[in-house]
Amino acid sequence: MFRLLTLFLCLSAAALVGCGGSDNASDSDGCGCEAGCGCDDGCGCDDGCGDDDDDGKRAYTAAAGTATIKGVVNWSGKAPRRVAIKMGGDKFCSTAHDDTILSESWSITDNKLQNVFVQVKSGLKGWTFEKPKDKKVLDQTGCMYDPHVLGIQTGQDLTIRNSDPTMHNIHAIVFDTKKNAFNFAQTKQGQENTRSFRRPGRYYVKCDVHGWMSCHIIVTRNPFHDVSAADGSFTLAKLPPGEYEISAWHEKAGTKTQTVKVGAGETKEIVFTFSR
Ligand SMILES: [Cu+2]
Repeated sequence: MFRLLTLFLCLSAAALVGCGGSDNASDSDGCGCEAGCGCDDGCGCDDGCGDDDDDGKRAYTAAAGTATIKGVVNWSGKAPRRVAIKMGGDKFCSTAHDDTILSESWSITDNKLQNVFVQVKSGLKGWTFEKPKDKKVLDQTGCMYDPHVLGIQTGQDLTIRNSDPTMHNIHAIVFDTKKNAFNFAQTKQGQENTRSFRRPGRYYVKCDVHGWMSCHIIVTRNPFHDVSAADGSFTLAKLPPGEYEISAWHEKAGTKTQTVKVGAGETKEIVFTFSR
């Protein structure tokens, strides 16, 4: 109990002085980030949201997006064993599931690989993209993150929710620099907080209360990204016609890329295959 109280006080203090102090990205967050900007790189928020020279670029509208790239992520060979998660040390978590919960780091069914982040990596230089109006949601439910891999656009609001009657903390770390993006606690069931990210990149998220809880957030400059489903499928819809480098990233299996040319009104199907 004392340990839990100490952790809570530490997290509260961190939230007050650190980058995670804001409950909403539209407020100042103590790091000099402008309204609507996320504090994604520690306290080094410095220059507002603008990061590109937009001169000569076209503003993307849905009318321009008539092309589709879709496909599937295959797994070749014997599937790595999924590890059972032991949710000990927390009264709620340890009784939250009737079934055994397996780690989501490897999720392979019938040689299809789930939780692969697929995105347009290059080929969109001529376009600018508005911040999407819809919000993304990262839930904590049954002492797991849902989803395990989440894609979001720069500036887009992320609602972080605690659906559990136990305390979680959301500790997001910039993968490349290992700096804290934000770190705050959610003590109550139903609590929601909003964050956004200013810079594209990969973020690792963990709960410091429950060591098994982790997920990945990938921030992109454009809306063309998807996470492979249980059947390995993904879709990048409403693309302008063009030639694109498409990347597929998996937390254990690594990254693969391929170049695809797609015309107006056309749908191209591609396949990524990972193995050990
Ligand atoms: Cu937790």
